[in-house]
Amino acid sequence: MSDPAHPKPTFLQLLSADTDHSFWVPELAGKTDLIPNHPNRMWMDPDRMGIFVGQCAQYCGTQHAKMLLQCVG
Ligand SMILES: [Cu+2]
Repeated sequence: MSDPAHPKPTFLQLLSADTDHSFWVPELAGKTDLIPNHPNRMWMDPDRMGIFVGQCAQYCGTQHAKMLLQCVG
């Protein structure tokens, strides 16, 4: 958890092993693309503890609907 006086951002490096994806947890940050052979970075800075739900936001194949995300902090 973070507050403006004492920010504690979490940094992520996003990699894809197969096809294009999009990491999206709406309460934490905007969408960030994952592209094979192209590492991408993002950060998030939640202001409360909780379980934050997201979903891959790029159609990535027949299993796309199963790409639920949970960030716990
Ligand atoms: Cu997907």
